[in-house]
Amino acid sequence: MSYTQTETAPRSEIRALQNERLRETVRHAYDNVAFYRDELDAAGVSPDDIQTVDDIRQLPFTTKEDFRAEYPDGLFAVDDADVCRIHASSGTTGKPKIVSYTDEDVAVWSEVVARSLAAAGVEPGDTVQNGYGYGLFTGGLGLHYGIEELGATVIPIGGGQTQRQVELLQDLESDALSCTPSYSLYLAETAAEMGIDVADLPVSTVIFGAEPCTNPMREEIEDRLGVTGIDIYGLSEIIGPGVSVECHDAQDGLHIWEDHFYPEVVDPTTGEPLPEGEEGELVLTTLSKEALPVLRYRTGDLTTLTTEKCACGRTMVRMDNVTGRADDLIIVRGVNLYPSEIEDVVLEFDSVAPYYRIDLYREDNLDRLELTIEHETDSEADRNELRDRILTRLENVLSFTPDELELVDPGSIERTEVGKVKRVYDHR
Ligand code: DLL
Repeated sequence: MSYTQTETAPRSEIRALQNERLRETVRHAYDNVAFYRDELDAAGVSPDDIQTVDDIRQLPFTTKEDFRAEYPDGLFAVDDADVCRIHASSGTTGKPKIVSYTDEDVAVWSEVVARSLAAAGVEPGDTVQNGYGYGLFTGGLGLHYGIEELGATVIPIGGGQTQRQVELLQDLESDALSCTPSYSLYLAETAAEMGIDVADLPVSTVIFGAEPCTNPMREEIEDRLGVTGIDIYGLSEIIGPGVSVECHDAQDGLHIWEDHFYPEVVDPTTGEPLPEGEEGELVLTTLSKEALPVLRYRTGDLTTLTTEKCACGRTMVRMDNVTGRADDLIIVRGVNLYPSEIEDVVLEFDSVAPYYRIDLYREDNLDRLELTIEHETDSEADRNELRDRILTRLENVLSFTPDELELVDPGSIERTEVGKVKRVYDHR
C-alpha cells in the first residue's frame, strides 16, 4: 500500500509538479546562496531560463568538492535562526559535509522515510528496531522520524551493543530491523553465538542501506535472517535515507521519490546525460529543500534508471541498486574492476562466509591485489580445492586473478559494529 497518492500519480502529473518545484528551487538557490549565484552567472544561465526539467542540463553540477570548499555553511539558503537541525556526512577524508534542515525539511524527510517504510511493507502499529547510528549520521534520526511519522513504534537502539540488540529483537518481537547490510549479518552471527537463530524470531523485514549490497549478499541476509531484505538509499547532501527504496511487492529497483528529488544519470567521465537504461553516475537535484537546496549533485553512485511500470503500482522512476561508486573503481595492472564484481563471484561459493577484504599494494611499480575471504571449514585440503575453483571463476568472469587469495578461519576478518563497513584497503 502506498503512503501518499503522489506515489501512483500519472507521470504527467509528477512532471508538472517537478517543473514547478524546479523553478522555485533554482530561484531560491540563486537568490539566497552566493555560490549558486556565482556558478549560474559564470555559466551565463539565469533562473528564468529554467522552466522545465528539460532545461536542467543548462545548470552546472554541484560536487563534493563544492561542499568542502563551502564548509561549513556556505551552501545554506536560510538564516541560522530557521535551521532546526544539522547533520554531517561520514567523510573518510578531509572535512565532513555539513547539511542543514528547516522544520519543513524535517517534515518532508520524515514523510519520504515513512513512504519508504510503507513501500517496504512496514505498517502502522508495527515495531521497528532502528540499528542505524544516531548522531551526526543521517541514518539514525532519519529512520527514527520516518518510523514515528508512519505510526509505527521505534526502538532507538542505534549502532553497536550487538548482544543487547539480539535480546531486544527477541524480547520486544520487532517486526522489522533497520541497519546496514553488513551489520545485519553480524547481528545474525552474534545471535548464533548466543544460541539464537534470528530466522526463528518474528522479525520479517530488514531495511538495509548506507552501504552497497550485491544480490548474492542480499540472498545471504535473507537466508540467514529469514527475512525480506529491502534496500533503502540516500545521502546526506540530498536529505539522508529515503531518497529511494525498493517496494516489497516487486523488489525490483528502488523507487525514487521524484516529487522531491529529480534524478539524472550521466556519463561519469564526460558528464553527458545518458538515456534511460544506460548505467552511469546518479545526479540528483532537490525539489523542495529549503535550508540546503542542491542543484545537479554528482553523487558518485553508479546506477541506471527505468520508468517501466512496476508491479506495485507506483509510477515513480526506479533506480538499480547501487553496488558501486565511480570512485570505487580499482585499476590493477590495466584491468578495471569494482569490488562488487569480486563480491558477486566470491559469494557464488556456498562454503564461503560473506566476509572478505581486498588489499591493494604497489611493489616495484606494479599493482598487487590480495583477496582474503572467510571459509566456513578449516580443512586444508578443502581450502586448496576451493581456492583453485575461486581463482578459475574470477579468471573466467572477470579476466582477472588476484596476486594472492587467502582463505581464513571464520571470524578472522574484522567486523564493523558501528558505521559503514570497509572492505577495500588501498595501501598504494
Ligand atoms: O548513508 C544515508 C543512509 C542512511 C542511507 C541509512 C540509507 C540508510 P551518507 O553517509 O551521506 O548517507 O552516505 C551516502 O552512501 O552516496 C552511497 O554511496 C552510499 N549509500 C547509501 N545508501 C546506499 C544503498 C547515508 N542503499 C552514500 N546502497 C551514498 C548502496 C548506498 N550505497
